[in-house]
Amino acid sequence: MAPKLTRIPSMRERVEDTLSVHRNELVSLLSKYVAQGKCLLQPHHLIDGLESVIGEDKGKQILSDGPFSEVLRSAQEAIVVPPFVAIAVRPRPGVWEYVRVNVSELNVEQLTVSEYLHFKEELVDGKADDHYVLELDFEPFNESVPRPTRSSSIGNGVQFLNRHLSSSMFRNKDCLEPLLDFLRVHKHKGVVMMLNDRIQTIQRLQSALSKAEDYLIKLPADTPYSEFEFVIQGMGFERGWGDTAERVLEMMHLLLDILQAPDPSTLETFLGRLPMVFNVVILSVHGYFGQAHVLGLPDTGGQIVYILDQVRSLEHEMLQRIKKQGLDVTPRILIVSRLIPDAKGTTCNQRMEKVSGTEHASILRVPFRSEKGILRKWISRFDVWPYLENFTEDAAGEIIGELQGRPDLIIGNYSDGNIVASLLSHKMGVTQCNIAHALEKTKYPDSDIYWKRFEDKYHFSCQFSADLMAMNHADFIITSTYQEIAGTKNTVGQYESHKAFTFPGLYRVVHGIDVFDPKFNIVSPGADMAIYFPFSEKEHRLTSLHSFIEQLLFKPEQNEEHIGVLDDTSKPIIFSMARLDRVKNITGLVECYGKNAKLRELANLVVVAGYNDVKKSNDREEIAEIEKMHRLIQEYNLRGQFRWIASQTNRVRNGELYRYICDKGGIFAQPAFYEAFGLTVVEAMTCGLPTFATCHGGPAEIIEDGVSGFHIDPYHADQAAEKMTEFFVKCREDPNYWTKISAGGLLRIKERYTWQKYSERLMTLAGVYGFWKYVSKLERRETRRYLEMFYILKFRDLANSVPLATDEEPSTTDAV
Ligand code: UDP
Ligand code: LCN
Repeated sequence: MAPKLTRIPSMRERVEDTLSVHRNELVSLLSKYVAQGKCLLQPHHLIDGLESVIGEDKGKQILSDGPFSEVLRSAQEAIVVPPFVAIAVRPRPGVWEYVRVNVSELNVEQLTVSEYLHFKEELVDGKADDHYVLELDFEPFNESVPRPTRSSSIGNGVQFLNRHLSSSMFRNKDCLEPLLDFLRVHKHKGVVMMLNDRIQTIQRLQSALSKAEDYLIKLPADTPYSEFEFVIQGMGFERGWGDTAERVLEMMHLLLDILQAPDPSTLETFLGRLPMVFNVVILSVHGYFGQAHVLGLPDTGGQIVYILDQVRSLEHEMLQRIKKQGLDVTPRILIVSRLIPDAKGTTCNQRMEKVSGTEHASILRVPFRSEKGILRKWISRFDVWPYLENFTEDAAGEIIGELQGRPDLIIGNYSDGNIVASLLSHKMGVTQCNIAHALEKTKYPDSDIYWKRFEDKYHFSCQFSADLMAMNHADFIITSTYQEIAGTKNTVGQYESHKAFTFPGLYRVVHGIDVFDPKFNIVSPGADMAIYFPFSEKEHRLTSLHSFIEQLLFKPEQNEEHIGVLDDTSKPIIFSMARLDRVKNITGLVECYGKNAKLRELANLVVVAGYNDVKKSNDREEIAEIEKMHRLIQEYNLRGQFRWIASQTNRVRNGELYRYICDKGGIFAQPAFYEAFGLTVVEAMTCGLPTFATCHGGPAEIIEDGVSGFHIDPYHADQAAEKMTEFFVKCREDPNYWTKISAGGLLRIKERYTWQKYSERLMTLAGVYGFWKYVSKLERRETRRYLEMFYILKFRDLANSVPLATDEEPSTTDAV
């Protein structure tokens, strides 16, 4: 007999059911929440409340078997405005529901997102009856965009899109027409590629392909394109199919297969090979963007490392593809950043700078201009908003001048780069890709509802509005991990947090971004293999740097580069390296090491972070961390076991430093409270250094706990220290254990985190989404017009309300 299908109860029904079964307990629990008065409760408050009111055992029972269990377990927040308690429930990543209980009357209602947000606003504004609050809703525009429904499909956008495109081409042959048009209009700088005017219809294309196939199959495979160019031109084909008879045939077979019976992988390979990207613009606006001496400066970290490595690898991939497609085009990559006249000894005051290790990539810098003239000094990334419109206009002119035309792909980085990328791509009609590195919204709890409190320092009303616009404008978005998009079972993803929120008094977002949108793709970066390679590659090791490294680690002298000494230099080293921000929690690592006598006996601790002198920093947060570090050294009497080295900007030397730590049987520790991705984790693992990294954020995905490294929880620092201790004990007992974890890390990197894989993927995505943009241009126009209106009516005023900086006062940062 077929199993009986039962309907899944709604959230409202689950709460109602529980009310009828556990009426007493639930009333007492909800009354306890309500007794707190108007407030916003976090998940841990909800669970704590349950246990305290009902008693641990009964509470656990309700949690484990009642229908209410799922509601409470997946609650992300609750809003209490007596006599109501409204709960935002997230049964799985990307899916949200809202219920509200009237505790006096014991009735339960399901709320729409708009009703929930309206209710939430009462926390700030009291009861408001304004029915004309501006609501942003992108859902109607996306109705025609296909999207997956399973949370596990999030971040595989391109696969999904290819499946959708190929199945609609298969079902309806008319859907092949856009492909023909796309190939016919394909040009670079006025030069026609792929098809010429001889081919006007699908039938004609099919017969021309068959004819070309008959002809090419008879030629030796390696016959260069120039030898048969004129023949196939006469059949209707232009350059771009390949550089030899064999490659042209391969590409033509792909197209013949698509015309006959399209399937997702053939479509992806074909679109990915189409020569579409020759000129790329990469935006990283706030600066300092340079190749040397910038990593110790505020707001400059992984984003710069990422882009420089990305550019080198991308250029290599582009050159290879251009050659293989039989074209003679020189690619260009422009990194567009801010020109900072007072550049503090960096090159950030130069207009143009060639990227080392590339032939065709440069940094193009454009100053921030306002009615006060050109801004000379650096300003924090939180204060850049009033400058971006002029910056876009000026940059557009410079880009077109440099490239002698429009770019083919624009890649934004971080909120400021992504909004500029949106404005440029809107203006030029170019495919846009966004990369966030980190979104700020989840880092600052309740920064939407209480936005006014954050406004002076952070201007989040601008930043989150810019993020929303850029996310909706982008053709595709690349993230380093899944959690960046949709979080985990229990935590909300960075993008997901833009799905629905409210800025009371400003506007309400009911459908901001949908993490199921096929524009999301996980494409993880790697580490530059020329710098970060395994310690075991003896022939490549930079042994000439060892004496410098040994001085850095062991020289007794105490100065501004290093303080602290290591008495027993034969012990393994626990190594960490990061900016000295609070969120990186380097001081947390020092503290947990200080507290664990056994760990101190087994290993030394070395950190590379910031400065050891407060006078050298103008960053409030960094200053607090420097002071804390000095306190900890005293409090735990770390002399003899701890070394604090100031930030090191020589990456080649840093690479050898990771390997030197390997030689000593050491480990890398990354203890951040939250890490969006974590390049140092990838760098350490690429060198073969066993890595213990935070379980909050990207590293939780990079490392498989116990196999390719270990997860540590900075909020349970004692356990983290214990885990490291166990590791060193185990290594003493079994010398192969260290090698096993090191090899596990290397394998993980090889499989997932390399720049080569990244660039291949990025180029393929540019092809598929470029085609998708072409196919869906009508629907996209509607979104664009909506965004335009929002930009002009709302965003500009917000941006212009941020005070312009003056060159007199010193700039300070306050970042998390
Ligand atoms: N870095 C460095 N010297 C330092 C600190 C960091 O060269 O003193 C480099 C580090 O090797 C990595 C990047 O800066 O390449 C930091 O990137 P990550 O993703 O770990 O963190 P972010 O700073 O972007 O938050
Ligand atoms: C910014 C961060 O905070 C890091 O976690 C990333 O690794 C870095 O950017 C590069 O994407």
